[in-house]
Amino acid sequence: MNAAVDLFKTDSQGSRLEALNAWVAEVAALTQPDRIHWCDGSDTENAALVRQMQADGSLLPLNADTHPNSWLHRSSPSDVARVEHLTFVCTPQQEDAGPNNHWMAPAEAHAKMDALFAGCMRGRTLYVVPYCMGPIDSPLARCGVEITDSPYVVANMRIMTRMGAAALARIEREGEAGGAFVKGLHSIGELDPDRRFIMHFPGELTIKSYGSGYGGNALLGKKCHALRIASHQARSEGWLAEHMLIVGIENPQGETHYIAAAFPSACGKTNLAMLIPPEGYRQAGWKVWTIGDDICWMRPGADGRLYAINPEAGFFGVAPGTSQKSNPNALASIGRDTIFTNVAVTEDNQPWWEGLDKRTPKRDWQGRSFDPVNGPAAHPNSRFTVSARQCPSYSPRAEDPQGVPISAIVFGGRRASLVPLVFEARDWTHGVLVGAAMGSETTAAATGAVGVMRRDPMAMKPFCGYNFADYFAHWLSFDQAGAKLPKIFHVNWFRKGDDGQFLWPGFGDNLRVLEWMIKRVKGQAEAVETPIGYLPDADTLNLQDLSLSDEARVKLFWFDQEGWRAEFDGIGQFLAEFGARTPQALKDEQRRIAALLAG
Ligand code: OXD
Ligand code: MN
Repeated sequence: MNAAVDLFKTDSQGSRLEALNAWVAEVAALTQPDRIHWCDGSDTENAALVRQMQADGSLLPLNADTHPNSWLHRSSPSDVARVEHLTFVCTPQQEDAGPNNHWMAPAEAHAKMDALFAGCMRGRTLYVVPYCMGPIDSPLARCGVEITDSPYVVANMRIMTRMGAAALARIEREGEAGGAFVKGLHSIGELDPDRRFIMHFPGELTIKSYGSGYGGNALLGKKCHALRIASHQARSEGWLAEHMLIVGIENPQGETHYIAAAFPSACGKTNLAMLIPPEGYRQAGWKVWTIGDDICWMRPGADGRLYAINPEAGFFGVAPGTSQKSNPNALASIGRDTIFTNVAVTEDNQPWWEGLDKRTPKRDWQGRSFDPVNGPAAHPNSRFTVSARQCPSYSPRAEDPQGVPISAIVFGGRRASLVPLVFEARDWTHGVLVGAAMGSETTAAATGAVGVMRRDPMAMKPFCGYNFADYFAHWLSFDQAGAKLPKIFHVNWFRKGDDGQFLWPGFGDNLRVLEWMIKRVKGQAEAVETPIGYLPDADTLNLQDLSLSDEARVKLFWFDQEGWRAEFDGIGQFLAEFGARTPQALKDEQRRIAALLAG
C-alpha cells in the first residue's frame, strides 16, 4: 500500500493494483478525509451504512409493514435534478466537445475542481467504490471506481451497479493486463449551487463532480460514465452508448424481439420497459420482458446484428405518475428494499407522490406538513432506487454477457402537435436523421424551464460526451457491408387534441405500436409511404377494444405536409449549427426530404 494512504485511517489493504492505490492516495492527500473505506458491496457493509445514515438523519425509515427495508432521503431543496448548465466536457480542443456541450480547457477545469476538492473531506469518510457497468463477466461491460464522501451515493451505487469485490477483482485483472478503469471523484462539498460543477475529461477517462448529491450528478456510473465517458469510448472502439431502454416483446408463438428506445428524461422509458400488455394481448399470450430502463450499450456481433446490454443493475425511476395503472411492475418492484428520494409521506409513513392514488399525504418532500399552496407534495423529479432483480418482468437475458440482439430502434419525444403516433425510417441513414432531428418538450429531470421544445438528438443532448456532428457520423458508420441493422422508428405518445388532452392512451396500449413495428421487421405489415417515412393507417394497427375519438383516429395517423415543411426547415437550421463537421450524408438526407415536402 502506498505510504500516503497510510497517513489516513484506512480499513483495508487497498488494491493489488498500484495505479488504483496511487490514485486513492493522491485524492486522499488533496481532500484530507478522516477515514478511508474500500467498499466490498456486502450486506454487512450496507447495513452499517444504513445504520449510520439513519443515525445522522439522512435516511428516514418508511413504514416497515408496507415497505420493508425502505428509506426516505430528503435532499437539500436546491439539489433535486441534473444541472446541465454546470456540466462540462473538457477536451483539449473545444470543437471536439461541440456546440452541444459546455466546454472548459482541461487544465483550467482540473485547477478549478482541485481547488474545490482541497480539504473538502475533513471530518468525513472517503469511500472507494469499485463498480462494473454491465454483467460482471460481459465483454461489453466496462469498469470504474468512484471516490465519494457520500454514504447515500455508496448505497445507491450498490443498487444501480455491480459494486464491490467482484468489480474490484475485474478492475485488477484488467489493470494488470494494461487496461484502464474510469476514475470518478465526487464530493457533496457544501451542497452549494454556487460551488457545483460536473466535469468530464473523456480523454483521461476521468470525472470530477462537486457540490451535488443528486443521482445524475453524483452516481457517477450512470450519466457521467455510462453515457458521457462511454459515448467517447464507444466511438473509438466501434460501439454505441445510448440513452435507451431495452425491452423484449414475446409474441404468442414464443418468439422474442428486443427493442431499444430513446426518449428524453422523464418521458416514460421506465413505463415502456415494464409495460403490461392490454387484456386481449395477455390472453393471446403476449409477454413483455424488461432488460433496462435508461441506458443501452450496443455493439455489432459476428452475425452483423447489434447486441445490447443494460450497463445498470437497478432503476433510478421518476416516482410521480407511477401508479397501478401506469406501471404496476414498477410498483411491485418498489414494495421493499428501496431508497426513495424527495417523495412525500402519508399519515402512516408510506411513500407517496402525485398520481399514485387518492390519499392525501401528511408531509411533503421537504418534510413540511402538506399544504397545496407550497406546490406538489412530492418533488416532480422525486425518485426511487431499486434493484432490477425486484422487477417482476426482469428478463433472465438481462444477465446474458453477450447481450440481446436488437430488432428495432425507436426514437421519441414529447410533441403536442405535428408528429404522428409512429412512423418508420426508410433506411439507416434516414433513421439517423430521424434520431438527430428528435425534438421534445423539457421536463423536471433537469433544472430550468419545463415544457420548452428543444432538439434532443437521440435523447442524448445532455449526455453525448463529444461533438454531435461526430456522433452522427459515428452512427452512420454502422451501415457497412454485412451489417444486419435494426429498423428505425419514431413514436409520439404525447400528441394532444384540440381540448389539450392526450389523443393516445399510452402505457400498456403502446404495445399495439410495438406489435406493428415487429410485423414491419418481419415484413408482415402494410404501411403508407410519405416523405417523412412509412406510416400505418388506423386500420393497420390493432386498435381493438380501444375507444379512440374521431379526432384521434385522424390526427395520430396524419401526415401534415405543411407542418412538416416548417419542421424540416428547423431541422436544416439545427444541422447547420454543427457547421462543416455535420456529415454530408445527413445534410443530403435532410435536403432530399425537404425537396419532397416542397413538391
Ligand atoms: C435520468 C435522467 O435520471 O435522464 O435517467 O435524468
Ligand atoms: Mn435518463
